[in-house]
Amino acid sequence: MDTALSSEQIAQFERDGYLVFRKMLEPAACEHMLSVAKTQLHEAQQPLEYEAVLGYPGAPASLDAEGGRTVRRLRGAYDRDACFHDWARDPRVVGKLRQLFDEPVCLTLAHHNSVMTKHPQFGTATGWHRDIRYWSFTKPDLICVWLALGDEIASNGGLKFIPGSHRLAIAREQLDELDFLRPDYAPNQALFAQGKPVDLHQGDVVFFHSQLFHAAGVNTTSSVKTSVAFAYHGNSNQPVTGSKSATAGDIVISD
Ligand SMILES: O=C(O)CCC(=O)C(=O)O
Repeated sequence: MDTALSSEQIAQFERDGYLVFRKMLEPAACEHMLSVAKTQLHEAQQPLEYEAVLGYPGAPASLDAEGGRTVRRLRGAYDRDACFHDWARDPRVVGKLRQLFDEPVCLTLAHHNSVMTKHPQFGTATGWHRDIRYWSFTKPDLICVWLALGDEIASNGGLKFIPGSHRLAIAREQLDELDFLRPDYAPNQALFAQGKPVDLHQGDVVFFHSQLFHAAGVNTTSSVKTSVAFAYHGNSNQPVTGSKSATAGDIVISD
């Protein structure tokens, strides 16, 4: 299997909590996804997540305020269009996940499962957090697969990671009530200083562990930044009964 991870890549994922794959998806496939996303945004096809509703610092105050209909996520990407559905099941992705989990792979339909947009002006920054805050699973070991459909760099709100932070023990007082690392808490400054920007370009993919701290800035350019994010778990790691993760459902996508 020419897409298999080497033992060095597996060790790197275990050490750093993320792995970048350059140009995994061809430009034509990325352009097609971009045009589907643009149409769905233009038509405001639900389900959408609005910046104003999410309410991160700097977001429009309400849906009726200026910029109030700025979309952050086109939710439910798996069922939006064949191009997103097929990408979620792409053997180049699933084969690598199968190796990392060392068991059959499931796609969770809870959270991520979205086309992420970061709009100029009204798109908000995301503080340092671990994605595990979005889910309830028996083990905190999910992997997000993030596909860049265009440039993702500091000026348009590209991702930053704290390498190895998926293994850190974090004290409750380091976090705010939404489980973001508190910017006002002095001991967190040393962690922030380890944050590493990871520039991505069209077709690049980053896998990152659900316990890895990451953040992203605002988009100071004039173009929307668009990415596709799906999250996966091993078959033995099931959502907690009665949780939103269980209700949303998941799909077994490998043997
Ligand atoms: O693009 C961003 O602002 C970061 C998004 C992110 O990290 C998340 O939704 O978990």
